[in-house]
Amino acid sequence: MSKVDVLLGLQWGDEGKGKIVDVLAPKYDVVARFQGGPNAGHTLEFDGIKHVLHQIPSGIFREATKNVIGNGVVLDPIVFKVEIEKLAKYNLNTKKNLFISKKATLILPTHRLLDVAYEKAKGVDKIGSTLKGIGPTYQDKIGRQGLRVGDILADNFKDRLKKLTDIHFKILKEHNVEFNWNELESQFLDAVDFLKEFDLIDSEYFLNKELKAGSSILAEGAQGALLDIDFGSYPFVTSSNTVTAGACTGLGVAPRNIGEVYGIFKAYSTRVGSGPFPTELIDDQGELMRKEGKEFGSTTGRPRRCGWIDLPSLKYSIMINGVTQLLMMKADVLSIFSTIKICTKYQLKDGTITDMIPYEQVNEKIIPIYTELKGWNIDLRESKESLPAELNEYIKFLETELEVPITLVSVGPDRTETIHRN
Ligand code: 2SA
Ligand code: MG
Repeated sequence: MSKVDVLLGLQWGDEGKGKIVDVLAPKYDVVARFQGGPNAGHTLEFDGIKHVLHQIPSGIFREATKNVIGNGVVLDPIVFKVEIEKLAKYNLNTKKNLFISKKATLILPTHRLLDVAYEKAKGVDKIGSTLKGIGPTYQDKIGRQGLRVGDILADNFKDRLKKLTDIHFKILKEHNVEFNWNELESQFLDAVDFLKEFDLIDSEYFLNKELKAGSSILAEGAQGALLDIDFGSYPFVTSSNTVTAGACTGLGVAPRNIGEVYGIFKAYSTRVGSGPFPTELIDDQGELMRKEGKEFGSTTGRPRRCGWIDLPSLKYSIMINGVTQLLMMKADVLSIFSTIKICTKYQLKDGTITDMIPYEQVNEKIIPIYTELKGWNIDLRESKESLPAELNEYIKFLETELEVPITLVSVGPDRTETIHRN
């Protein structure tokens, strides 16, 4: 039996998963998404084209790759339709290469309205959600009242839709939200009809059959490990399990069928939305990083918070995910700095020095303790074959601390700007 390799972000998302899946995709027969939904923004760049995927797996641009949207995903049919239509110009056969789990949960227009209402009610304590309806949809899934993709094929789908939206209407009324349901409903039903034209499958059977037949499968994570509902900086997290274990529950593959775990991280840190970020730079350097790294949300356009690399949190992610290989992204962005800082430990309020994330991370004032290394100040795209000595120092330092090999270093957004180290 072959294995499912997992690729996931070790920080707060936007590590560059889209690019890596695209680089790795030729090695895999199947690419599958296992959690999240349209809150994700996976950016791919090739042949001078830049494309952002939200719900569709990043293997879609490779003709021989089958793409699966797994049961752990929350799927918005309206966003899905727009996404497929945007792909039309690439001449891809999406009907042939895309498979959607009947057990994926549907995001309704009312879920999006609820997301906005809940965030507004939270005021200054808001999560900084992407407002795509992710939280309210997972709430309904766990509350055992959600609607699933397979339900759209049932004769009584509209009755079931009414039953759930009636519940939502009551809450929305309490929040004084006004909306034109007729308009939203017809847009939704139109998108549902569009969705029916695709291959809606029992994805757990599909994937296990592929495994038995010897196919290689890549599970593509969304967001990042530090946004995991259980292990992230709760409540400033997303509503799914973004960690390796999520690939098992979100696809229906057994833990013993998991193979490599590719942990992808940026050479620095970014976070979008609220929540703790110990190494955040709220100064000119942070501004410089954001500008150089083009750090703006690919779904919402929000500016991302920027800061130095944070080893205690990376160690935590590596531990929870069982990472076997590390992939470092956006090394080129750090070329502008003459000194590179690395947070190796945290100092807590009571003076304790630790490399563990404290339980009270949201209320604790964490002071990062840094080690400094000399920067390389060289345009990496020009020194592609041999990396500068200072960057090699940086890589070696990280490998020693993290105890996992860094097998790939990305030095630019394009497919080709990638250095393999094994
Ligand atoms: P949500 O929408 O309920 O999942 O938001 C909860 C928290 O999770 C964060 N989150 C993200 N963080 C980084 N990238 C994400 N995807 C987009 C991107 C985000 C964008 O690729 O750039 O465009 O703004 C993503 N999705 C969710 C979110 O910021 C909240 O902190
Ligand atoms: Mg992203």
